Amino acid sequence: MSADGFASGPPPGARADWTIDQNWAAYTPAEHQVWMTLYERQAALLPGRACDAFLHGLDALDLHRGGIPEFERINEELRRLTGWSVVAVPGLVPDDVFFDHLANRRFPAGRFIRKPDELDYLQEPDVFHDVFGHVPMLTDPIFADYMQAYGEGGLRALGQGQLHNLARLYWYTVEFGLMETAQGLRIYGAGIVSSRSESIFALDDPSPNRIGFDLERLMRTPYRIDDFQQVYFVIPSLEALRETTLQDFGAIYERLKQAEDVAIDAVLPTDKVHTHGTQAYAAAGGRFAKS
Ligand code: HBI
Ligand code: FE
Repeated sequence: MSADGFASGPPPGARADWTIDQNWAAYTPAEHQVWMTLYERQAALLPGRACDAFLHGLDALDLHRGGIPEFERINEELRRLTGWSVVAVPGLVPDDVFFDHLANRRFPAGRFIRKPDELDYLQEPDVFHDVFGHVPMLTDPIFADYMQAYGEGGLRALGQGQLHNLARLYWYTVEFGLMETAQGLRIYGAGIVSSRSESIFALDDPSPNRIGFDLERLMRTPYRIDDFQQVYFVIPSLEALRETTLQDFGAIYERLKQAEDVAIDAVLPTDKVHTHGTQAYAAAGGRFAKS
């Protein structure tokens, strides 16, 4: 076992870089129907909630046609737009493998799709989370650069033993990021846009804090993997997000070694506060609590 809990190599049938064939022809009509159901729910909900880059990407890739998309088809357009592609993997892959794919503009996506009785919650990323949630943003040239830079930074952070700080950046941006626009807050995080309930909670619920993006502050903040977030970080623009990855994270990691974590529900005097949340949802016990 390696430090992140994986056996030393890829599972049987996977290539050395953990990729597998999507085997699109093997999806059943019922599996395609799960995609269509999830797609239709989110497509109806997201205009006015997701950011323009996401909505444009969703249109550009035509992710509705024929159920679960064939990676080869979406890769033609994705390569043309930003040089990214989607590759199929069996599930979670080790950190170094994950970062190496990102650094080379390949997004590793789960091949399987959730069961009809677990539309709203699952532990491992499936093809709906990975492709509907992540891939539209990869059609945006600025976000595309950010994701590659994150992969490169991930490989360096692994070498420096600082992955716990960098993983928070991924979590609070790529997965659960909000953006400020002239029309109000918008979603760009894949974990939000692929979830019906969190697409509503993240923007509308009075419970969570919504705080302006500050790299070091964010890297000091733990996150929840099993429930709605207690804090969302709001970027001023995708360009501002990309710029943060141009600085030297080595110096930041050194400072972070001296700094304490911030409590997950804290609002600091130095925060730019969009919402000072009530934290009522978390206080009521979290998942499916009546708030
Ligand atoms: N593997 N398939 C997959 N998807 C992920 O999002 C993922 C992963 N392995 C590791 C990993 N994420 C983490 O390294 C971070 O996101 C930080
Ligand atoms: Fe994800």
